[in-house]
This record gives sequence, C-alpha cells and structure tokens, in this order.
Amino acid sequence: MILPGIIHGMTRKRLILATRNAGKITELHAILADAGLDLELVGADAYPDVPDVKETGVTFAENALLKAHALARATGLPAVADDSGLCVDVLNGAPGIFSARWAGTHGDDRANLNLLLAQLSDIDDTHRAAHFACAAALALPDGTERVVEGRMEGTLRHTPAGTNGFGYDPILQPEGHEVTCAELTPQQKNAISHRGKAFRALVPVVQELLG
Ligand code: ITT
Repeated sequence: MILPGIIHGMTRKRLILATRNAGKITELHAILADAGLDLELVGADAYPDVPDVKETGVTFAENALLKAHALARATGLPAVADDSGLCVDVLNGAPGIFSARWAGTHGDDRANLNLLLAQLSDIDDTHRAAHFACAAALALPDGTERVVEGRMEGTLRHTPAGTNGFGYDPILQPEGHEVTCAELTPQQKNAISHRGKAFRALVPVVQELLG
C-alpha cells in the first residue's frame, strides 16, 4: 500500500518550501517535480506554529538563507526558500528586495504594480529595462547551507496585460517574447523564469546533500 510520503516501503524525505505565497508554492512544486526529485514537498503552511522570519538581509541571497535556516531549525527538516523581486534599471535596481512591500503593505500585488507604473510614467520604452531576480537557498538542520541565483531579463510595459502568475507579471515582457509573463502559461514561465533557473540550479545541490 502506498501511503502519503511512503513509496515502495521507503519513507520519502520531506523537504519544506519556506513560503506562504501560493503562487510561488505552485511554481516550485512544478519545477522540483519536473526535475524528478523523489521528495515529499510541503509548504510552510503545514507548520503554522513556525513564526514568519523578518527579512532583514540586504540581498536576495541573505534573505533566502534567513528563511531557509529558520524553517530548518524550527522543524528539524531540510528547508528550501527563495527570495525574489523585480529590479528596474532606471531605478538603480529598485524595488529589488522591497518588491513585495513597495507600496507599503506586504503582498499587495496590485498596489505595488500601480505605484511602480506611476513612478515610471514618464520613462519611454528605450529606458524600461528590468529583470526578475531570484536566490534559492537550501538549509539543513545542522546549519549546512547552499544558495544559487537566477534572472529573467525583460522590459516593462506601460499597462498591465494578462492574468496568469502573480506580482509584477502583468508588466514584465521577457526578452525575446511579445507577451508579458502574465500571458505565459505556468510551464512557459517556469522554463525561462528567474525562479525556474534558480531552482533548477538547486536540484543537483539537493541531490548532493539529501541523496
Ligand atoms: P515569501 O516571502 O512567503 O516567499 P513573498 O511574496 O514575500 O513570499 P518575496 O519576499 O520573494 O516573496 O517577494 C517577492 C516579490 O517580488 C513578490 O511579492 C512579487 O511582488 C515580486 N516577484 C517575485 N517573483 C515574481 C514573479 O515570478 N512574478 C511576479 N512578481 C514577482
């Protein structure tokens, strides 16, 4: 009989994804499952007593490691976390690590996007280069850590388009595409995204450390 978390009589290793962002959980599940990892992937929501970590780092990598270590310590299980954001050239890389709370309230995607569009309203197409960046970290309860990074380059539209994805997806048009990230299917986005690249780079690391 196959029970959840048990395959062929062997207990599968459990890997926790340190995020409460439903959009990210869906993407990470797909990316790690596509890589053929025989692990049970669980979102941080499965551990409601573990408090949220303050993202006090000043880089994506620092924040990803903070989140992964906190969850690994609290649960005694290997944990994966990412920190990501949108970096706009003409704003010297902002919103960057402040992307999730650019308009003041953490996770208010629509307000964040509208504020950014208003700030860039006078900027013409030739100066609207931006990229999504993602750092993906793996931490083990014994303190072992690894972090890798990925990017997706593009330009910012003047008006949102598309309903897929989350965050700033409706305004970033990836390089080489005529549509925004929010007009791509999840599979198309994962194939080229900052998070897809970072998590695919993390797969061999997970294999090395978790076997
Ligand atoms: P967790 O900390 O719980 O993982 P979060 O939404 O706070 O969730 P981040 O700290 O990594 O995640 O903030 C990332 C923000 O950057 C996110 O809220 C979006 O506004 C933006 N962002 C990151 N990746 C994105 C993507 O693939 N598409 C659109 N926006 C993205």
